[in-house]
Amino acid sequence: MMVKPDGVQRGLIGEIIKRFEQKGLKIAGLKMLRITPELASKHYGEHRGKPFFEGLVKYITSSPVVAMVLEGEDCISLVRGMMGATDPKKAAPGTIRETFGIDIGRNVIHGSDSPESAAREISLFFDEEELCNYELSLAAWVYE
Ligand code: IDP
Ligand code: MG
Repeated sequence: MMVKPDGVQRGLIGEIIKRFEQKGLKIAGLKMLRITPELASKHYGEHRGKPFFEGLVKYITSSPVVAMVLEGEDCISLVRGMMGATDPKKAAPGTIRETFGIDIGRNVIHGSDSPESAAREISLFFDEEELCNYELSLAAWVYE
């Protein structure tokens, strides 16, 4: 998951992290960084050639982001659900993008969409030793 430049600039880092923490997900990695054009075109490689690609790279490199590795049961679909649809105008009520976004090109948050993309994106953003392996004591109060 990543708080995009607009989320950072708008003071939404804490609000967004809070939602995932309070859901009961485990934070296994967390960092702030400025995405380089090289990293942006690797991260968004699947969108190369699309009309919005250039603007997307400009947007994602425009200011720092906060990248996180989250763990939990069905974490990817859970997080994607909490984020809401790509276009904030079409996102379900109460989701992050619906609550905080207006424009599809400023949709506040990124989340991996499959185990394969999560693995790829985690390795793009984090070194192995930057990830924390620990027991989350609240797990027994989140999962039956
Ligand atoms: P996702 O972020 O919900 O997975 P993708 O289709 O993978 O959505 O698109 C990646 C990102 O590209 C979006 O989050 C958004 O920032 C940007 N994007 C997608 N479609 C458009 C568009 O039509 N105009 C401008 N930006 C777009
Ligand atoms: Mg995507």
